[in-house]
Amino acid sequence: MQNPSFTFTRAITRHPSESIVNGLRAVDTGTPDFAQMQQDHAAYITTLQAAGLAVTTLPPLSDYPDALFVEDTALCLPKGAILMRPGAPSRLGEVAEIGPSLGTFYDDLRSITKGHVEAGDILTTNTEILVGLSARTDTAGVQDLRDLTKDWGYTVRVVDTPKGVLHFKTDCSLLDGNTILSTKRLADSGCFADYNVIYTAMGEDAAANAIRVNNLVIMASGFPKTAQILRDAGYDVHEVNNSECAKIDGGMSCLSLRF
Ligand code: CIR
Repeated sequence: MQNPSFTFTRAITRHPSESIVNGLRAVDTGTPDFAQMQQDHAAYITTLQAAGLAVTTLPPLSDYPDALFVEDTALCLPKGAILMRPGAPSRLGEVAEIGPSLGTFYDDLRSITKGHVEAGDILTTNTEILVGLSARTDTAGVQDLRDLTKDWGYTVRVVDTPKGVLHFKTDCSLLDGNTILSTKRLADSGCFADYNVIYTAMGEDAAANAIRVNNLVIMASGFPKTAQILRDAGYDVHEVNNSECAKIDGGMSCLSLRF
């Protein structure tokens, strides 16, 4: 059966710019190596293609160092897409840059105009849209999102993002219609009470930001215990090096819009 929350035919990505060295980060763990990042980005695109997606890759934007993290600029749903309003001032301008590309695929394109939402804080399941409040996403933005998705039949549920964690989805991913991969610190809040939860292995919280795309689960490499847990649960796991994006708090979901 087709499952709308992880069955996709297309993705949009954006090439990293050399300005990536100026990307936002909570903690400085070193400057990203641009050549390695380009190599990882190419591998990521190849993996999306292996999952069956037609990938459109947009040119780099030197004025917006974080622009390769396209996920934060839009929420793509089967009936339409919603342009976000990032809470990071340096990322606001990325939205106008993604709009025309989304417009070629969507007839119904709406925009958050109140408060702030970054789509890294949004997890869409078959039954609801979960939005984590964070330093980037506020209640006014969530209310606007609720109003904008109502006629498409969605329920929007507000949840908390653990303190000090960039985005809600930094700590969780959808694995299938009813199963979530989550860190323990996030799931302990009770936000996934109605779902099956698979926990990331101890010491591997950063493995939580994975993506289910058709029959594949794409995750960052370097988390062998979590990868094994997922394989044992029957998932077809593909790993992509993420060492450079991780230095600027980026993971697997952030690097594409999937629809
Ligand atoms: C930022 O701080 O906005 C970027 N350096 C990382 C964005 C990661 N995006 C995501 O988790 N969806």
